[in-house]
Amino acid sequence: MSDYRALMARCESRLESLAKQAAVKKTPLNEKLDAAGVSRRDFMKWSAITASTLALPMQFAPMVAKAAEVADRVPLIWLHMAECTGCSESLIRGDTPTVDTLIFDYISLEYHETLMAGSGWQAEARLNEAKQQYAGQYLLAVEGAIPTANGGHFLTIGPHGHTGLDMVHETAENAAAIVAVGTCASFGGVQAAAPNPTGAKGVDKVIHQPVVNLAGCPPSEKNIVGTLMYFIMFGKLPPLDMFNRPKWAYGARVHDNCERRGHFDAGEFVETFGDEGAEDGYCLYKMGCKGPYTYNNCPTERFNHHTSWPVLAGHGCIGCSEPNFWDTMADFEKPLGRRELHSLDKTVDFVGGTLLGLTVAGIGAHAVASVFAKEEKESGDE
Ligand code: FSX
Ligand code: SF4
Ligand code: F3S
Repeated sequence: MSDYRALMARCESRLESLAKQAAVKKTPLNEKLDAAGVSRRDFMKWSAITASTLALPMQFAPMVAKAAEVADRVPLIWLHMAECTGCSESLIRGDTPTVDTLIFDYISLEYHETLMAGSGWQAEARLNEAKQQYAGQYLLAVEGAIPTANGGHFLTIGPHGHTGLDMVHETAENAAAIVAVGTCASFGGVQAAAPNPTGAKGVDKVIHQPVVNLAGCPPSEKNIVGTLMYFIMFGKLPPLDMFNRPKWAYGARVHDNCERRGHFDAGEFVETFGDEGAEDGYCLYKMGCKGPYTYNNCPTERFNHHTSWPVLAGHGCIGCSEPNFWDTMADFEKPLGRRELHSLDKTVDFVGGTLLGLTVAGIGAHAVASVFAKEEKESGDE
């Protein structure tokens, strides 16, 4: 625990200073949760689960709860670029609100084209106001890739026809932190697939500020809300991997936590969709599963209120949280074999080459946590 003392102190002082700021929402979070039928007990359970998802020790659970209660002090501006809006859908879709979606509703969402009531001139005015009013304080979330060819004119937004490229530049300027939501915003996504006629790029390729990449097409609600919670708690970006993805979410391969892993290790594979092996939940590697090359927490966090995830639904992982996956991971229903993907690291190369012959030791969530506990301590000492 001593490793976490600095991080805890940082969190306490951040939450204290947020609590001193005036509340933005008239209805406090506890009343909102009550009205949605979420008991205090369920909320505390959510706080404990969120702390463990963020790879923080249980002592942080009450701080997650406190952070949620002051979430309305953190202004959020959410821009839409070239995308399908699946990332927003991933967060808000559901027949009943979850604590995650309620927190998203409680945070001070200043601008979000698909969720806000205003449109046209009114929406544009709101964006400009929010940028001025909260300069230096707001969290900027960008969903979608940024077309850069033709001076960015493949994407124009609002009555003045601003390019997406200009909007990202201008809004990033005074942001406290920037989050790229989804693989499109992180790495360009399908828009950037060859031959990429619009010159689509990820956010970090068009601005100079640091960006946290929440890869996934789409990312899960847990990965989005977890990152928001981390920023509320610590006022900074979480520790990141070599592609600027938070380590707490993208620190282990899909393959390492997959429920079909036992079948992989036993050499039991689905040979064709709908065969007996498919009925028995055998491994989908031979059907093209890219779980061994993909870093994400889908098997543990799942989607749609923790209901399911691609492999549980019966299709292999298509590698949607990796850079250039449309070009490098296709054909999605054929194994990759020995092909080299990108310079991810030697492990992937090694694992790719020896997959069917060796049992590779899984990296559990706890191992991931301990890997970066040290890093947290160092950055907490800043
Ligand atoms: Fe991209 Fe998000 Fe895939 Fe879609 O908008 S990451 S196409 S799920 O929605 O940006
Ligand atoms: Fe799961 Fe795919 Fe790995 Fe098989 S190859 S264990 S289905 S992640
Ligand atoms: Fe994407 Fe694979 Fe998860 S396809 S949603 S990273 S299982």
